Order: sequence, then C-alpha cells, then structure tokens
Amino acid sequence: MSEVTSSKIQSTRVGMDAAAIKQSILEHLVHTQSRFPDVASESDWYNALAHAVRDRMLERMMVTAKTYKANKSRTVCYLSAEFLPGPHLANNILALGIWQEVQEAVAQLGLDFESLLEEEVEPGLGNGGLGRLAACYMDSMATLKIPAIGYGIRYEFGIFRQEIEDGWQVEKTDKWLSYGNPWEIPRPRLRFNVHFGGHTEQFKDIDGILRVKWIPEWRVIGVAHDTPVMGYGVKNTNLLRLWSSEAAESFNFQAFNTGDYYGAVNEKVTSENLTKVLYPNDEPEAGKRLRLEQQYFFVSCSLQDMVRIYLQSGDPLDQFHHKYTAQLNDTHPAIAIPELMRLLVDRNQMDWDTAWHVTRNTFAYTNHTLLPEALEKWPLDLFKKVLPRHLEIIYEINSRFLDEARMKIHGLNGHLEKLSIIEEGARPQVRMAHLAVVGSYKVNGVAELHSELLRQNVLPDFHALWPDKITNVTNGVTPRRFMLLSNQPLAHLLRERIGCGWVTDLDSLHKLEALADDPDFQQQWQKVKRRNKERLARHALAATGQKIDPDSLFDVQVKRVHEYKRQHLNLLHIITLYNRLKDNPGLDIPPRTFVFGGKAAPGYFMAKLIIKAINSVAEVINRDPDMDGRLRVVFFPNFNVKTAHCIYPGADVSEQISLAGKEASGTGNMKFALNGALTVGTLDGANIEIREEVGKENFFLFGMTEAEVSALQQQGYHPQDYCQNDPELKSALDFLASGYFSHGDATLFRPLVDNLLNGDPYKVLVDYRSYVDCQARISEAYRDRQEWTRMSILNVARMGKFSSDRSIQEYTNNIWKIASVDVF
Ligand code: GPU
Repeated sequence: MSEVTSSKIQSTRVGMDAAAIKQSILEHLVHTQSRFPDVASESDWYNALAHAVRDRMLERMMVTAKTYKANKSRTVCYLSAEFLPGPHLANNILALGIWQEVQEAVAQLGLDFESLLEEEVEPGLGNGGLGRLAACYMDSMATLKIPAIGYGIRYEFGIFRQEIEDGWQVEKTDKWLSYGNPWEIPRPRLRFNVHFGGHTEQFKDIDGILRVKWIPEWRVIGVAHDTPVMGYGVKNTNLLRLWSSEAAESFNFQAFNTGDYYGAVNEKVTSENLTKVLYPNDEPEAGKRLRLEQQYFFVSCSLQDMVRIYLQSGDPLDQFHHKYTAQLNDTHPAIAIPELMRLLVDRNQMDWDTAWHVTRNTFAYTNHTLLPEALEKWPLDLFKKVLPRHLEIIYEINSRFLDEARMKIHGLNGHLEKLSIIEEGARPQVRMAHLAVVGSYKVNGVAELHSELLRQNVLPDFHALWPDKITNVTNGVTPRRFMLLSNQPLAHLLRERIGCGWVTDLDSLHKLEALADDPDFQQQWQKVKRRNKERLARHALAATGQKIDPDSLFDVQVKRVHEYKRQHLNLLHIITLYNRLKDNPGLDIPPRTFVFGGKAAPGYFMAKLIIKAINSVAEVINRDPDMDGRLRVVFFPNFNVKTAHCIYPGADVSEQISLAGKEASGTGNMKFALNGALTVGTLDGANIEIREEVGKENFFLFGMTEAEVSALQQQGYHPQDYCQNDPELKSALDFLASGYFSHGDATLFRPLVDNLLNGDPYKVLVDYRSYVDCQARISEAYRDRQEWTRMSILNVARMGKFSSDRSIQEYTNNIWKIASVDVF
C-alpha cells in the first residue's frame, strides 16, 4: 500500500477555516450520524461537530506518538484511578485555535453554538479535587510538550448525578456513555490479561534457579480506550488511556474444569462488573474487595502496556526506568510497585536486586491527604485472596526494607514497627502509603504546609530515614479551562489590556497590577463580574427555580461535602445573620446570596444531613418576607466540571474554611481567586500560599493555625464551653436543633448539633467567632466597591503561581527529570 502523506489527509478532512469545518460537520452528520440536516437533532449536530473537531486532533496525536517514538523520549505515565476532564468540545476547539472558525461554521449552519456545547455529557470519572487535578496536569503536560500518558479506568458509570428531593441528596446513576462518546478511540486489539486469586508454587527453572509461579483462579481482560489530550497552541497531543474490563472466554479455570457452566457465566458477569462504577467515596476508604480489584486491574494493564511499548525499542528491561517514570496519584495505584516486580522477576526472569533498582527508580508518589482514615490499608486476608503473589512480593520488599532500615538507624525492632509495610494487630493490614514510600524515588505533598506535616506527623520515621525523599509540589489549575474557556468576559478584557500571554504564562497576569487603581479599568472589571453573576443567576434559576439577585454579594462554597471542609460553619454564620436581621430589622448589611454546591458520599450520614440542613435553612430564609432582597441561600445541585464553569466566575467571595491541617491543598480556592473572588479562609493547604501571593490585605483570614489546633487537641477540647460563652453561637445551634428550620421537627438536625456539642472533631465551634467577625469585615469591605474591585484585580494579578503549568514544570525539573519534545 502506498503511503498516504499527511498533507493529503489534511487537504480533505482537517482544514482549519470555517468553510472546511462546516463541510466536515455536514459530512459527519451524514456519514457518522446518518442524518439529513432537516431531521437532525441537537445531539446529532453535537456529534457531527465533535467528530469534525476530533478529526483535527487525531493526526496530531499520531504525529506526536511517532515523534516521541523516533526520539525515544523519556515519558511520564500518570497513574490515577480518577480523571475528571470535564466537557471536551469547547476545550479542544480552544486548544486547536479555531474558536472563531467553528463559531462561523456553526452560525452558517443556523445552529446555536452554546446549545451544542450544552449537549455534551461530561465524563465524571472522578470524585473531586484529586481527579480534577489529574486532568489539569494532563492539560499542562501536553501544553508544556512533555511526553505523557495518563492511565486510568474507563468506568461505565461515573460519579453519580446528584438530585435534591425534599432537601435531601438523591443519587442517580451517571450513564454518561448512553449516547456514545465521540472523544474516545476504542483499541479492541490492545488488550491484556489480568489475573486474580489462586495460589503460588515454587519451581526450579532450567538453570536450576528457584522461581515462583502464580496459579491464578480467574482472569479478566482489559481493553484500551484512548482519548487525545491536546496541548494549548502546540501540536503535542498526548494520550489518556483508560481500561475497560471484558470477560475472558474461559475465565474461571476451576469452574470450567468441573463443568460448572452456569457458575462460570456468573463469573463472566463479575468480570464485566469490574469497571462498572466509580467508588463515590472522596476520602475515607471503603476497604471493598472490588475496589482493590479495580486498582490492580488498571495498574496491571498499564504496566503491561508500558513494558510492551518499551520492548519495541529493543532496549534491555534493566533500563526501563530511563525510558519511564510513573507518578502514583495517591496510593490507589500503589499496587504497581509489586506488580512491576512481578513482571520483571517472574515474567522476565530478572534477579531481585536489579528488578528492585528498576522499580524504585520508576515510581514517584504523590500523597493527597492527612486524614488518617483516608490512608489506604488492605486487610491481609482480603489481599491474599485477591493477589496472593503480590502479597509474597510485598513481604519480601518489606523484609529487605526493614533490614536496610535496621542497619541505617542502628535501632531496635520497636522502632521498625512504625516503618513496616505490614501493620500487625488483630486484623493485620497492608499499609499502602508505606509501600508507596518504600517503592518510590520521591514522595511529594501538594502544598507547603501539607508536605511539612507529612514530614513531621504522618511519615516522620521515613523522613528521618531518607531526609531528601519527601518534597513539595504545590497544586495548580489550568488557566485554559478555568479562565479562558469558562470566563470569556474576563478573557476578552485581559486580551484588550494585557494581551493573551497569560494563557500559557500565567505570571504575566502581573501586568494587571498597574491597572488596579485605574477607574476606567475598574469599571470594566465590575462589568465582567456583573455579567458572570447574571450568568450564574440564570443557571441557578434553571437548576433550582430560585431567583438570585446579581446586585447582592455572591458568597460561594462549592466542593465535596465533608465535615472537615466545614460547610456547617458557613451555615452557622448564615443562621447568625438571619437571627441578627430578625432581631434588628433596621440592620444595614449588604445583601448577600449564599451559594452552595457539592456531593456527599452516599454512605456518609453526617454529610448528607448537612446538605439537608443547608436546604432547610434556605427554604425558611428564602420564604421569609423579612429577608427579601437581603439574604438568600441556594444549593446548586450536581456540582461538576460543567456547572463549575459558570459558578467560579460568578463568585464575589470564595469560602475556603477547612480546619487548619486538614485540607491537603484545595484547588477550588485557586479557581475562585483566578476569577476575581476574594477568599475567606483559614491557614490551611494552599490557602496559605495564596495569601502569601495576593497579599494579606487582600485575603480575609480567620481561625486557628495548625499549631493551635494541635495544641488545643493536646490540652483537651470542650466544645460546650465555646457554646456557653458565645450567645450568638448558642442561639444559632438552638435554632437548628429546635425544629425552626424543619417544620417543627426537633429531632432532624439533632445528630448534627449533638456532633458539634459532644466532640466537634473539626472544631467548628472554636473558629465560629473568628469566622463570623471576619464575615462582618467582608460586608464592610464590600460597601466600598472601588476598594473591593482593586482587591479583586490584585488577586487575579498575583495568582500566576497557581497555574498547573508551574506545578508540572516543578515535577519535570525536580522529580521526573524529563525534557520537552517539539512536535511539528
Ligand atoms: N483529595 Br486522598 C481528593 O479529592 N480525593 C482523595 O481521595 C484524596 C484527596 C484532594 C484533597 O482533599 C485536596 O486537598 C487536594 O487539593 C486534591 O486532592 C488534589 O491534590
């Protein structure tokens, strides 16, 4: 077959002008969707447009792969159980630089661009911050021309869709694939076996060397599905490769051998269930067997794929770590460490020491949490049932590691227990964080404070052993999606005044500082915010039926609902304002709208009760004629990437109020500030660094420091003292408990109030007074619109650090040691 040149392909299908794009859309409408224009639905047009855009990406993806291969480029594999990319269409159009052209093409076809974009169902393959961070990093790696593959799971059902019924969260299955997914390319021939269960046997190979054979009990097949990830304004188009499980023909060896056909078919169903659904728990671990199976499944497919690609180069496997580095996005993929050992030692007959050298130089581990209950541990008995060979390998890793540690610290065994990968006790467990630390060449936290607490509190013995191992890379977010795409009014204003450089060089937002006092610019800034607030108000009306007033201050808290994030602290402030206004109708405070959004894990009773409480308080306040135009509360349902696009730009105030020492970093805090909201926040996670950057006079700080939190914990905390000493706090709690917000039902919110009065694990009551007073300063500051606008401009001007480009640059320089590769 004669080689088709890329220029030939280009001339027919990938022209970048409006006419060519229009032609492509029409062709796809007919040849992909099989619809004539006069009968095509919005969804048909969306698919046709998506395919037209995709055509323009695929060649880049192929050229990128070819270039990386020819260069033998060092590649980073980002292993993550979650990716939350958000809707692809608009982002890809921007990355290709054909926004105008597509708009023109679409207009010529008599279609509405906005409603086509609305058609897209986003892939909700993540819970929150961790999955979204992975997506921001994929964007930045492509934009910075870093050869990268994202490896993960193609869940058939992503994070549930949240509906609110009678104030309660109700979970609906997210059937995101129902209408097809134009962004993925199935690779049915790219498939790997993944084995589970069974037992191991020792044998001597032909050279007389003792080896181990794993006789598994069942197997599943993983099939690749690729989604191209384009860099902004560059040709580099990396790959997000997600695995979906398929049953093998004879999957259960035992059942087939004994002729138990129906039993075997039942196993088939089980195999295909493996990638059926994302576990909707954000941080606390569920300890479910299926979850361990999911983790091993995607990790095994990914490593087998990496080895396959590597072997194409003809290089020996003992150099594997020169070609690849694999980043473990939390411990969810940490099983990769024993799996690579198994592939090298059992499958490729490498000696243990060489294999360990390769493995230990391949992986780096990012920790994302300090919450003890979120550190993954697997009971040994469960682990042994699912992965008997891996458990043996872990024992071997552990015993050699403890020998090394014993010698290095010259200490006695007691000390070593704290380091061990195995936690002894009534039900012994595998500590995945310890496995990840031992098997990685670098470990990082996601904000300065978090990394320091990792060194001091979570992993102090490892830090003593390897003082250079734990480092920090503060999180970042992509300005492409979270400014350029989602805040077009701001992007236009910036383009007029400081150009477009900020899109790939966020530090150049600094140029705005010179404009912060310019009355004309301030006015334009206010207009932008006003338009964004109107848009948010329209969406809120459509989603909730509630009218909100863009003239009021929009005070927004959107994030997963968790006690440590303290949505209930926000709620206590709202009740306090309500009580003040009721007691003193003449009180002069700027009208406020409180917007909440976020999902609760389906099994997390207290978080769901907090959602119900927010909605119940909202119902009473929004109904109270005394509050009209002064106070409003809305809960925006189903917070996801799509709704985030209109929420962040519409905020005046960003709520970042976690108890100090609990939020590893936060990334919503960055998205808000980049869109001109002012932060009310504690000294937690990346808030600290945001405040350092924007200046303390442009940040509303309240609450205890982490040191104060630990000191209070040490000395003994008695929440009721705080309640007794603060009449406003007492009154807010009494109202919540009394049934005032629950149609007289005094039992409904009792568990919430009791939890605060008897224990209050996240010290809501301690920080209440400082929070409420800080909110009063916000109200005062908001009256001076000029000063507020100035602060808002300065916030944006000084947020350059929080681009995910900066984070990725740090990973490449300090951890991965990887160079960019030009693609032409
Ligand atoms: N995070 Br662990 C999640 O979203 N899910 C998790 O399972 C774990 C952590 C978050 C942190 O809570 C947040 O502080 C951080 O900004 C984010 O990961 C990304 O690092």
